[in-house]
Amino acid sequence: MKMGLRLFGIVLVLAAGGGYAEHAAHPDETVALPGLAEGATPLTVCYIPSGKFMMGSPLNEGYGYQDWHGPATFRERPRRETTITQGFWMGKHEVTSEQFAAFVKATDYVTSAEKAGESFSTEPLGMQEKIPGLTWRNPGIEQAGGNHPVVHVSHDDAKAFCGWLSRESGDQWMLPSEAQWEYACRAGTSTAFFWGDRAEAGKGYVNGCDSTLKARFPERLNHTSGMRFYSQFEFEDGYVHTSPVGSFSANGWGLHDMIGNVSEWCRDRYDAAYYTWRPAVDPLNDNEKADFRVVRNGSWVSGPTWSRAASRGGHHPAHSDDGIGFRVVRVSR
Ligand SMILES: [Ca+2]
Ligand SMILES: [Ca+2]
Repeated sequence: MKMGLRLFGIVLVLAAGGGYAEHAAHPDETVALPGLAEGATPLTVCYIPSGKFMMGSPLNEGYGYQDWHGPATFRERPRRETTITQGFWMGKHEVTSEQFAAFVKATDYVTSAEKAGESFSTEPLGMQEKIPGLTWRNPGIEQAGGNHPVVHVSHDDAKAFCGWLSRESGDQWMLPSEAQWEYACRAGTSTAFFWGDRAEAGKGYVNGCDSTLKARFPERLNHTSGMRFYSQFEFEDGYVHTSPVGSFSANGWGLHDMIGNVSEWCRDRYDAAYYTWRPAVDPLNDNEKADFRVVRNGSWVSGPTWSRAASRGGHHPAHSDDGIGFRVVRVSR
């Protein structure tokens, strides 16, 4: 039995070896951000190798919870082998408030929430509610210091940040496709979370809906009421709201907060049925009939169901709230 397990371990290592070796051959790189405040968390990117992975969730995954779209997992199926043909560089962290501030300072950019004069909050009801005056500068949640992920930014705002970075650097920057996002989140794993299948084993890897949040808002964690709290992590992560980026352990490819902290905008148009017809190689949904854009994974307000590597949803490109941010991708040179 012991020998069998050992052999199985060797096979796993060999199967994942190519990707890890290619990743390891490219040290993390710090990218100059003009106007970034002194002492601020720099923009650092990790190399994500080309390769294949199983995109989506198997039938036995998903905890059986429902959400406002129906069963939480129907839009992640069928699970299918997917190929990413080009390696790329991805933000090691979610973009921070200080990094976003450098962009705004250079461009006088006005965000969707600033134009609208309001943004969505999950406080105090556990349901999303529009609150006047909420912006990335005034997030309405605890975000002491500038190294928390920027929130109250729309898909349009995230795209504008990427455009500025491309102009400044001469490289091509964009939001990840959702296939790139899930591939990078999994980092060679095929379990529900990059740390395995058990949500409880995620302590130290994730800032999600945990006992810290439960202690602050005990009335919101009743599974039979409220919109968003269908599950919770049964441990304490120490944060009610967002945590400074990189506070929790990275996945196998060096990326922090791929699970939790803030949900992340992706480049694709959102179609709940996309997995029934998407291509197997470099999928990207650019069907203009779909208004919404993809948002991947959970945030500080999410339990295990939304925090699985396969979980996916969508929002209008001008939508913003206190749980969605983004990270950037640089096309490989
Ligand atoms: Ca938390
Ligand atoms: Ca995240």
